[in-house]
Amino acid sequence: MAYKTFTGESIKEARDAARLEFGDDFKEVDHKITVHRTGLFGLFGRKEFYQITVSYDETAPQRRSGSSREMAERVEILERIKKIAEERRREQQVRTEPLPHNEPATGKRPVGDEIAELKDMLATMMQAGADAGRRKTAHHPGFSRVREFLLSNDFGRDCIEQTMEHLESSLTFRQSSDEELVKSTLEAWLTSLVRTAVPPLGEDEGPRVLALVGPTGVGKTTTLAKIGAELALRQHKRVAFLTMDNYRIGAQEQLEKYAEIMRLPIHMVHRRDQLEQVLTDGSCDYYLLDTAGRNQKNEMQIGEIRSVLNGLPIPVDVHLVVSATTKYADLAEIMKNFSSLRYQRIIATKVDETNTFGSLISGLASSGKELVWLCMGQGVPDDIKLAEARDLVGRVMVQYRIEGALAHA
Ligand SMILES: Nc1nc2c(ncn2[C@@H]2O[C@H](COP(=O)(O)OP(=O)(O)OP(=O)(O)O)[C@@H](O)[C@H]2O)c(=O)[nH]1
Ligand SMILES: [Mg+2]
Repeated sequence: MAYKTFTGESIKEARDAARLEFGDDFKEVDHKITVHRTGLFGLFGRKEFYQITVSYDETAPQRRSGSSREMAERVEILERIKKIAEERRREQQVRTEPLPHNEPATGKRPVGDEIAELKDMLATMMQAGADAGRRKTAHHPGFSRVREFLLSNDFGRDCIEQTMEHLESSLTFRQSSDEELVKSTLEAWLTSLVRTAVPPLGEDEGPRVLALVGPTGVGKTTTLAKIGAELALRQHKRVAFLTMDNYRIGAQEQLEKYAEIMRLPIHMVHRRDQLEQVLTDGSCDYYLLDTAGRNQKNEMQIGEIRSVLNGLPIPVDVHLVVSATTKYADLAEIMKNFSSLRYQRIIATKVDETNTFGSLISGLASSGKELVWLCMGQGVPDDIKLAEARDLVGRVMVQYRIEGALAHA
């Protein structure tokens, strides 16, 4: 067994450096913070660095990352991907022409839509108020605050009712005034509603297709690039990008740019036979398939994707990509209408753009689907992480605490 130390400005950076060299074939045995002087002759003061020491088997026939030259290349590639993502972000900011598809989830909506939405919200609140009057929760002061909170955080009606029923059956009248107890019961319940799964990565079961489907502009292509970087550059898998998107101007170029920087093959597969031909060459572990954004109201558009994906010669993991900023009524419709594509899992993007997660949690609870990744920014490859129920519900509970503090102020 031999030892080696890695240093970075964060513990993550130090670990990434170790992973770049050893893949997963190392064990972290120690970590500490070291302080260095920065700037010429240390004139700019002192800075903290994180240092980890790892053990590895120096007798292993071949280290996964290959030579130090390859390692340096990978680091450089990661840096270049980040730059491309930066450029795309800037392009998006200055782009003024309307998109040919439906409005993106973050776009400005017509006033009429907003009024309709307000009406819906008002109707839901009035109905919920009437329900509350009929139910014994009206006598539980602690619970009425929970109901208001769930309503204002865009939880679905069914999810709210189930949550209130759970609180009523779990806590006595006296306990319902204990704010901390109500909070922890609520947190545990919401956590139980969110099912998560590890992605089908890192298994050596032969090649598979990982297809991302979903509405327009939710971040499918960006997320695919993030997953590609994780698989190819960090896990050293053989990866190819495939794109079926010949609808949006510039869609192919967007993925091509990422593929070029990561030095990964990319194939345009506009027809079913083209896709089958690529898959039968069997040269990759993962085929990452990008699809064109689809309007959930348009069954024909969704059907086009279905006809390509059904009955492929290798396993296909279909992931539905949704934006965390989508309101519950729309999310429920998206989840329902895309279900004909038999997606198994959900990826939630734009988690960084909202503090309201009732819609996502309710959607997961009612569909029973598993959440795999959370994307929290435009940065490729870093702004993605494996979903954890506690993390998602933790964000909701932060809001609960803030709203509680404001109510008491
Ligand atoms: N804030 C934020 N922006 C994101 C995230 N993921 C993607 N984006 C941005 O969302 C915009 C659309 O991303 P794309 O990856 O092109 O979305 P798409 O779903 O492939 O779009 P279509 O192919 O047109 O349907 C880009 O500006 C991305 O940078 C995220 O997690 N957070
Ligand atoms: Mg796209």
